[in-house]
Amino acid sequence: MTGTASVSNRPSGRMNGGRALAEMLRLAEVGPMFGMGGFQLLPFYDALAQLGMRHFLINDERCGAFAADAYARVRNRPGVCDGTLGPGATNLVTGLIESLNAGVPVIALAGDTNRAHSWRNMTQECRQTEILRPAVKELIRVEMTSRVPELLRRAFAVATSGRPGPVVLDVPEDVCHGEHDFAPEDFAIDPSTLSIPARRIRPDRADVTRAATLIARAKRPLLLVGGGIHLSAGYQALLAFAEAQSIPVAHTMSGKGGIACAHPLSVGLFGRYSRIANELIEASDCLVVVGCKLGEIATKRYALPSPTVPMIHLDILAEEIGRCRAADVALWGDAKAGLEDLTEALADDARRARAARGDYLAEIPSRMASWRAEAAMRLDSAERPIHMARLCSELNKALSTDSVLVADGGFAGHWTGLLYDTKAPGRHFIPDRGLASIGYGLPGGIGAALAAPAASAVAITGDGGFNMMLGELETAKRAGIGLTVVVVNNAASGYVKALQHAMFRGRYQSSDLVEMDYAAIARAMGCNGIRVEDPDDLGKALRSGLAERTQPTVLDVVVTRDPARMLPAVDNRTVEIRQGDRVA
Ligand SMILES: Cc1ncc(C[n+]2csc(CCOP(=O)(O)OP(=O)(O)O)c2C)c(N)n1
Ligand SMILES: [Mg+2]
Repeated sequence: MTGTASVSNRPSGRMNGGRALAEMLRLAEVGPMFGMGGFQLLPFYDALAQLGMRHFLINDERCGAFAADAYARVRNRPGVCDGTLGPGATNLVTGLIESLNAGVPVIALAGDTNRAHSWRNMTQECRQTEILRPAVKELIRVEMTSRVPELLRRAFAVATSGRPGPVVLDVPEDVCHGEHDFAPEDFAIDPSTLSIPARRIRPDRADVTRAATLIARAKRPLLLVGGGIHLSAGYQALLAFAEAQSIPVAHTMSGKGGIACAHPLSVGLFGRYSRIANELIEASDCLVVVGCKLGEIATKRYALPSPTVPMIHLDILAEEIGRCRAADVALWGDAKAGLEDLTEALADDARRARAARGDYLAEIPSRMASWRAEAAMRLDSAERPIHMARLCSELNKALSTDSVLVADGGFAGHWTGLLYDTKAPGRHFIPDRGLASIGYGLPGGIGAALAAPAASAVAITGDGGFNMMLGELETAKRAGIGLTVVVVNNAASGYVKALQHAMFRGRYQSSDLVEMDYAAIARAMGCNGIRVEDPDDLGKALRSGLAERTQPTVLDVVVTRDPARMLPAVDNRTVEIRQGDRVA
């Protein structure tokens, strides 16, 4: 093992399993952890206190998993969360699946029953390992106190290798409370497993050559970039390839920030919602898909791209290639490494390719300008209640290059996915598209704010998603986090209501929320609260939230209540729906 901490730095002697867990996490230099205690893991909590490690009590374990997930995305290092036996463990499930589907490295500790009494109806006992196993990349059950360091090492290796993912360490009470005489050598960790990507693998050379041939021939190639570009930190490689070959870049919601949205080669979001990217996909003669699963939203329910367009698919997970749409060339490997290889393979042809694609590239600004002109009424709308597009425009103005915007699963994510513009490459836009649960916004914002304390963190969430998570405002207040939470207040489970409007002729069922003043609620919880009803007040309110560094600010933004005007892409008064259609 290279570069491990020197033996003199390592603990040794008799200690309990909880202390061994904490000592290993200290060696791994993990960031703030999130969890809620219970008897089983208390030795671990005690060790954290003694070692002076940062751990935040959250009010729902799901939020701890969400916060750890967002922390991991910003830092590219595993986030850490924990839950106690039974309900604590089962509450982790939704958050862990988000990380699993999005490829985010997380280490989750779950307390479990004392094995001397398991299966005797112990309080809170349930078949938690069976419940958690499909929610994670690997579930590791720790059966001996002496094996805590080894198995935590394994957890880091699994979480950060290949496509990263969450790992559960299931720790029985007696293993956590039990003691063992540890030697200093027991406490070692491979530093290369502490961040992602732990190791890079290059695509097969022959496949790179075939891909290069396809790209060289193409008149209208287009890059379709997903969240894998972040997991690989392939920003420079992507930009270098796109610029060298004059290839525009479209992105999924997760792939936003592969290159800066403000870059002239960026053509924005593709899939369910799009500015100009979908039309460019339709007109393309060669698609280069990078770190993208081509799932339902990216493909508009598998309507895009046309099966006849040649497609190159680069992904770290071999079995994702060709899963939803056959690939003409499969490039199995790391996104950054694969893009570098393509750039190199095409280097001699780059000058010719750029010259040949001059007209193609010139189309991009004019198409974008027409889109902007067409969208201007919405982007600059002065209407009250506030138009979502105007809210996105104000976010574009108020947030800076290093800001991080965390977007919740409802409309908040879709509207900002379409209209929010990152100003630099990197993780400046974090939507929870792994599982698209509502409720990620606030806890994700907490994780992102702690991960990037010098940057401004903003979370945008629906009122439904915020209702789910209100308790975490107490966490943010207690932690002294200067997070700005934008609540999209439409007094509805809006996405559901909009679909009921479009598809069930306005027969609404269980999609209305009561009118709430979230700013007043925030103030009652000791936070800042600003209610915004006039769009001209948005800029000032956002700036005041961004300026507050020591406590959360809730902006309660009153947006349209008209279900015909809620969807980002379609005005559903004009949508014609056939049986079985999914319009949005
Ligand atoms: C946990 C969970 N339950 C249900 C859904 C389905 N869903 C998608 S959007 C949405 C509406 C959420 O309401 P709100 O958070 O207020 O956002 P809005 O659409 O009104 O902006 C729902 C229920 C979901 N994504 N996640
Ligand atoms: Mg709502």
